[in-house]
Order: sequence, then structure tokens, then C-alpha cells
Amino acid sequence: MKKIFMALTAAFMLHTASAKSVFANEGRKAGAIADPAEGWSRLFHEVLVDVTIMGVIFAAITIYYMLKYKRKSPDQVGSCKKLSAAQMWGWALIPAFVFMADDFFLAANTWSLWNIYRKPPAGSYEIEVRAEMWSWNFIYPGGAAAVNELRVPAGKPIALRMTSSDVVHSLYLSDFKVKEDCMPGRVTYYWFYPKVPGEHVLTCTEYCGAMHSGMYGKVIVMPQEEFDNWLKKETKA
Ligand SMILES: [Cu+2]
Repeated sequence: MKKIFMALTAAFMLHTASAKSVFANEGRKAGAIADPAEGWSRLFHEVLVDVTIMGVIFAAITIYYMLKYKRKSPDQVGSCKKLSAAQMWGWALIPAFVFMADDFFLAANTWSLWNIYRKPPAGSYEIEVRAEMWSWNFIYPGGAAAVNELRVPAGKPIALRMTSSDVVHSLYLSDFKVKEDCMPGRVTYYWFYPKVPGEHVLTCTEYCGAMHSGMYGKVIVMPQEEFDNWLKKETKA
């Protein structure tokens, strides 16, 4: 059992030591844009792997001791060996240390990812969002506007400046792993990085009245040229 426990602990520590891929900057060339959605996915995967490894270690130990110390006869009285002070502190501190090390590791990675979330890269394309009961208004530089369809060019970081005309709404782009409240009298923001043309869901995730569930739309990622043509047409109109 000791061997299994040692092997599992060693596997976990090796995994943690080699898990530098969750760092938000990992694998990114100098000057390249960090994608919040990719960072989010890496971190989420890391959390899942870590809790699974720890869960398996604890379940294995529990099952082993349940079987080992199972009562052999109905009137059997249990007895236990006294632990030395070193054993006692070891049992308490080593697991606590492993947990805390992993917690700090994940927290540090969350912090660096958060910093990426809060800083739209230079050269982001900025679109204004005005939420109202119960639709999304998108206003582009130059005055073009769209309702419930957020058209964006592929391959460019997109920054949204959001506000609300009435109550609190929340704009959630699930595929891009971003969500933020839109509030009257206040401007909030986030950015995301659509890389390839395609369609994605956008939806309100803050209950805002009777038609809240109908307050959804599409993010339409278009090739740059197509987007430029669309924008030109809408700006003139
Ligand atoms: Cu809403």
C-alpha cells in the first residue's frame, strides 16, 4: 500500500511540476496575442486533472483501509497502534502541503489569466454594446448598428464596451469564455479573440424581466474582407 501511495503521490507531484502549460503565456511567441478562451480551457483542464488525481489517491487509501481493518467476527474489538509524533505530523502536514501547493499553483495561474482578460491587446477592434429589455444593440465605429447579431472580423481581437439602457443584463459568449454585466450608468468591458469564421451563441445571463429567455442572438465571425464590405454597406445606409 505504501508503495502505491508513494507512486500516486509521485505521479501527482510530477504532473504538477510538468504542468507549466497552464501558464497563460505558455507556448506563445513574443508579441503574439494570448487568447483568453484558450487560457480558460487549459486552466479548467488542469483543475479537472488535479482533483481527479487527488480524488483517486484518497479513494484508494480509504478503500484499502476499509478492507484491511474490516471486522472479522461480530464481537471483534478494534485496537490501534500508537503513532509517533513524526508519523502524526507527517500524516497531517504532507497531504495539507500537497493540497496547498496545488491551490497556490492554480490560484497563480488564475491570476495571470485574469490579467489577460482585463487587458484588451493594442489594436483591438472596439464595438459598443447597448443592452435593453430585451435585445442587444451593437454600434460600430462609423455608426453602423446591428441588433442581436454581433458581426466581427476573424483573426482580430474584439473589445466590447458595454452599458445598459434600463436594468442589469449580462452578455455571455459561451464559446469565447467571456461574460460581463451590462449596467445602466456604467461602462464595463471585455475582449475576445475570434480566429476562424463561424457562428456562435450570445445570450443574456442576468435575469432581466419577462422576456429574458428570449434575449439571445449570434456572434457571426466573418472573413475580414466580407466584414469590411458589410460594414461599408451598413455605414452608408
Ligand atoms: Cu437581459
